Amino acid sequence: MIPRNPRLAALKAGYLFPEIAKRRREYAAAHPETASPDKRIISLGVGNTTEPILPHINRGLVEGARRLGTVEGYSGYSDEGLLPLREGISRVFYRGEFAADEVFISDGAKCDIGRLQLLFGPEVTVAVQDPSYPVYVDGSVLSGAGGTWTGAGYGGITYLPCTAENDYFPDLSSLPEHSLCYFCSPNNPTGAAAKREQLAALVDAALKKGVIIVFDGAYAEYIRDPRLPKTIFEIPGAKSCAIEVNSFSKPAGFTGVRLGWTVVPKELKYAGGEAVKADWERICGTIFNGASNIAQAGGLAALEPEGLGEIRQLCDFYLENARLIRAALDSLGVSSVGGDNSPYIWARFPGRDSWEVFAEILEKCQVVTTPGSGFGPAGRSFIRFSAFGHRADVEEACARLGRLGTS
Ligand code: PL4
Repeated sequence: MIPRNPRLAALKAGYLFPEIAKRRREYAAAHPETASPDKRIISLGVGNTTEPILPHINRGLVEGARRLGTVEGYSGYSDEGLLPLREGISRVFYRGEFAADEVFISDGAKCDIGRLQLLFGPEVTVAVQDPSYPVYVDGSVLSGAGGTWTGAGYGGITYLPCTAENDYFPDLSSLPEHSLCYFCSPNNPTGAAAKREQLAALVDAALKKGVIIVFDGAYAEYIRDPRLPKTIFEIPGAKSCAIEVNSFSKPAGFTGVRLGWTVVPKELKYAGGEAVKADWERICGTIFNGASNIAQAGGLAALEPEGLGEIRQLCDFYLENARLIRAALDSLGVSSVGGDNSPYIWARFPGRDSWEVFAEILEKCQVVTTPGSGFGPAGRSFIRFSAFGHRADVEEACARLGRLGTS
């Protein structure tokens, strides 16, 4: 037999979201009454879309599938993506500033975050916002760059605390030189959307320190404040220091359809002057065979004016859920942030352990949440509420949250 990959052994625990699903199953098994409608478990945990894909975008998907059944409409592998989709993403989201060959179509942001690690290898220093989407850290550990668990985090990761004290924006003097920095805005889980001057400071620091930023814009379409940048590429200089991963999952309800993209600017170079884009083409060409052409047909429909209107409508729906959740927390005296330019609410339970609060909310309210510690050490006393849910479920969950604080 051969030994287990030690990088798998280095992972502290199971991946956050399956762990939550497991605890939900265990709770349901121990509480048969949750089978009844008034006691049913409601999830405000995983950020998984719940609403039907809206008609124009859905027609794009259906039409894409229909064309596959015709001689003239059939298509096979599309490698880095259909040209009109690559051009359309550049036009709609980046003011046409990128050539089609700088936009790589993927099967989702998470999948590309995993593959991107191959560009930098196990020796790179990794920096993350703390808290942040756990894939940045777990993926780094799997690639060998994360080091081992020290009890308070992984030794190879520089955690950049993002808290109320620093306006949820890291102290850039702690950003290591020549590191790979994952930055998500609007942030999962805090919901904080970086201001233009903050992103400009990040780009400035990256250029000075030889840092490459992996900017995750998965929630950009939830930004409602027109002053906030929706992409790192609104910041001058970013093309020389940033890659952006993005997705149709949260704006178009494509979590199950699977479609995303990554922008790798031609200006982005390694320390030795080689183009990062050439290596990304090599990696994608070798271990990825392209996104589904049906999904891409849906993506094309999403970029049309009607599709963009539907994206706005869908995000507005979830933002209204977020407003309801924040109002419910406010009425309980629980302090929270987020939800205004993002679908996540970050609620503080001072002095408490987040898994303990998770269990209390499940026990008293039959509502699943996400414990903040799953997103990094700074999340220890926080709970993330996801605004993805049917309206009636969110309303019911908000009413049940009133049971908190009562024995
Ligand atoms: C549960 C910052 C959710 N099983 O759908 P994708 O792959 O295009 O995008 C995934 C993604 C990328 N970037 C950020 C994200 O927050 C997400 C999705 N995160 C969450 O609840 O935090 C879904 C998590 C899913 C997963 O592990 O991604």
